[in-house]
Amino acid sequence: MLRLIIGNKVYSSWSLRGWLAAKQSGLPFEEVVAPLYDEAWPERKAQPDLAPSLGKVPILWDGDIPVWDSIAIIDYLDALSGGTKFWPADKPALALARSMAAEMHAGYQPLRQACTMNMRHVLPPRDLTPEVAANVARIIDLWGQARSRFGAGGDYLFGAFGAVDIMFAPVVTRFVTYSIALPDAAQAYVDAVLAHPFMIDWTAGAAAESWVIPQFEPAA
Ligand SMILES: N[C@@H](CCC(=O)N[C@@H](CS)C(=O)NCC(=O)O)C(=O)O
Repeated sequence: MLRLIIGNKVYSSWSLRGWLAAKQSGLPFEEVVAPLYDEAWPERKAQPDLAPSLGKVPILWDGDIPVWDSIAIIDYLDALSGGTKFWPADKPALALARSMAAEMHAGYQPLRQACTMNMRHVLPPRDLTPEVAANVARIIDLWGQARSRFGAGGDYLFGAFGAVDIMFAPVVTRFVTYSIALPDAAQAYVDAVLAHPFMIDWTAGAAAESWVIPQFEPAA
């Protein structure tokens, strides 16, 4: 049985990616939530369960085999589930999909820092720094490229829900939390992601949590 250790559903963007990947695989898995950044966190992150990732979530255990880092978890689960559920098969689509996922994994620091994930709030719109606005514009452009070139088969970036939607899901929730105005096509994509059954499930899980991490709250 697979076991996925994640952080708080309200706040943990990387956990959302790992968890969506586990759901997308269709494989049964046990979900363990390790609340982040409370008083016990330094001790908790030093436990053997989190040691391979140096105390970071998500981490997937396949028996005694650890896999950590969201992209690695996606690719491991892709292999485990037959190689058809995550990435588009068509070469040009695969090239864009891999590039977008890698760019998401490595980039957009200004957006990630200014707009930390927080599924508990929808905040009033505010001015974005030029760096954050540039991240938003780039994401809208890439979403548009994927949807217009490869999205005809469904509502997601490459038609069917897959790895790139998983990588961008926490951006979708940030756009909602920070009331970031979007062109119609990008807004339609946001709506489609939020309406996905896995996202509805995660959102309900987040709503049921009561942990508060002060540094990720709007007043901080
Ligand atoms: N590159 C990793 C990032 C994982 C990460 O930074 N996770 C955060 C939570 S969203 C974490 O575990 N932070 C706890 C800590 O650093 O103490 C991935 O893709 O999964």
